[in-house]
Amino acid sequence: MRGTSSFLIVANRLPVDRVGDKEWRRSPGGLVTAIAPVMQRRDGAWLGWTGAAGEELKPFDHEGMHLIPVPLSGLEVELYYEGFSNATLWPLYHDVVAKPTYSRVLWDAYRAVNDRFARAAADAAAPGAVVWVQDYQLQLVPAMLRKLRPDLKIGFFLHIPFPPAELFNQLPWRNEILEGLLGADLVGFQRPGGASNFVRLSRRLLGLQNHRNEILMEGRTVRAEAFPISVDFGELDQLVREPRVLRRAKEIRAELGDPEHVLLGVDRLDYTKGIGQRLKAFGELLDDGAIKPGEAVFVQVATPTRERVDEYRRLRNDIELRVGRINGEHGVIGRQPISYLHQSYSKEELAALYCAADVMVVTPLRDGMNLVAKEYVACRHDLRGALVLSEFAGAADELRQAFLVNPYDIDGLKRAMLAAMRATPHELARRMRSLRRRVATHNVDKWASDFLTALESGEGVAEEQLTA
Ligand code: GDG
Repeated sequence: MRGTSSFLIVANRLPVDRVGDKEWRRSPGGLVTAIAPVMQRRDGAWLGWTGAAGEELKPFDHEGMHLIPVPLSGLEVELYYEGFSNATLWPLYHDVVAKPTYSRVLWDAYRAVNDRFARAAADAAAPGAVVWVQDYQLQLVPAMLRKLRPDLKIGFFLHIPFPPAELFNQLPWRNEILEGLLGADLVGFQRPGGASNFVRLSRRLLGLQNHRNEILMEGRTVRAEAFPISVDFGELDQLVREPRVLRRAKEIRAELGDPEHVLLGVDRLDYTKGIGQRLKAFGELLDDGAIKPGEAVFVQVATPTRERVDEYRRLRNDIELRVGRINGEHGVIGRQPISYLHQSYSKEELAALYCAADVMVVTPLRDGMNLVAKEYVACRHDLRGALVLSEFAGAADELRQAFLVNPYDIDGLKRAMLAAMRATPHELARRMRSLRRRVATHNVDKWASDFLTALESGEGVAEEQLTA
């Protein structure tokens, strides 16, 4: 049995998925890639749920990472995870694009599970350790943990948007959530707007003083700041130079009938992603005759997610109805304008899809960042390919050379999709070069090291400098 750790990640999920009965595989995604080396360097540990309800496992090691499972019962998965996290906070923090559920039973479960995570972290942390808490499922952990272990350096990063007062104020437990986050020394957001919403709410709801982005809380300062997350640019850039990935990209185009334009969407099947809007726009382009039959194919990968939450079941029905209608009206035997895939793919297959796509269509109604947009850019060293990107994705702050759209404006979306299809190779290369420069220099390693440097070097401002 090993002792405590000087560096801890606390997240809803452990960074591994089960394969078969006994084996584990590292989960895909930049967060793990960025953090794994830091964990190895610092003898760190990662606390989280295994993904299986009712499972109680001892801590174990996987690929140089020390993993500490936090158990959840079946009822807790329903109330804390599917309930308060994904039926209350998720829609509330995403502009209320779906109606949030406010229920005291869900809140009680959220609090109880956060308390369990905080206790597990308090037990696992060495004196003076750095603890980095991740995301909306665990917003109460920073304060709970500080109470148990005032010696720790606590950071928190929110991967989704942090809403303005007009929306946040709906939450019956708004003060408790703010107080929970304020237990951290540093609270990170995707966009500067999230940080300023947080500072403003702390002032208005809790009456706290601040100096710019530093809030005075019980004699400590809490910093709120934006750290836009990114992807592992180098890894993707390498991967798409592999001959087998290029071969697969060619094969995909051939399987689609070698149309002039391949458009692509890759999302979890989530109502925040604007999948319906982009399919509507594509369908209308076919109706209008702006796209000729056989000229373009839209590939939509819609990865299964949160399938037991009602709103997600309804969304799946809506999307599948829309796909069916468009394919029914515009397809011919053996060829359909939308290739809809409700499945998960390997990282390599996704990379091949990115290479095969002329136009990547990313149209969330609200999104913390959106890594798919950055992954597409990282995969296009050929400087071909166009990115259509919603201005409501955090990524739009950085990816200014994309074809930026308001996804609620279907005519605007149609115009942008057409412009992306019709752009000259010269214009595409100019845009892509600038997009790539940004993602290459602001990759996921920079995100993790910027956050940790800010957390560890954080110095509060003197009290007399604070303004109300
Ligand atoms: C949250 C925030 C923020 C998708 N399908 C497959 C697959 N994916 C991968 C993508 C991408 C990731 O999942 C999705 O990341 P996004 O950023 O697009 O969206 P969320 O899942 O909503 O993530 C978001 C993010 O956290 C990080 O802070 O950017 O705003 O909502 O990496 O490639 N990966 C594989 N197979 C699939 O079928 N292997």
